[in-house]
Amino acid sequence: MSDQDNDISPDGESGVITKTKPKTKKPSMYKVLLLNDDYTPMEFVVHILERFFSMGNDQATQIMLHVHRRGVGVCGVFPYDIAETKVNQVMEFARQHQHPLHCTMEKD
Ligand code: TYC
Repeated sequence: MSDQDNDISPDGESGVITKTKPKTKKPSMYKVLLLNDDYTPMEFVVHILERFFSMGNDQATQIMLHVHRRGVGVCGVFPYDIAETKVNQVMEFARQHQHPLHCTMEKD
């Protein structure tokens, strides 16, 4: 059998061309959800959306009203660590102001 047939060249190196696959994966994304309650002031919720989700006043007001009417709404979609940080920031800020606002995350 020749070197050409078994893909082994005279120097002992394999002549087979292998494709090296990049080992990178797209991160799983998570929705950050805001939940309605009867006590948290609307202005406070708008402030949260502006402060932690970089929304303008109009978009923040729209999302707040959506949550107020429908019970739940998406504030944004982020990689796990960023979503977790946002949830913690919102929950801590609400706690500091003694509002029962609740925020959570779920896989997109
Ligand atoms: N329902 C609240 C009120 O009437 C407003 C509100 C909106 C609270 C969104 C929480 O995630 C929320 N004051």
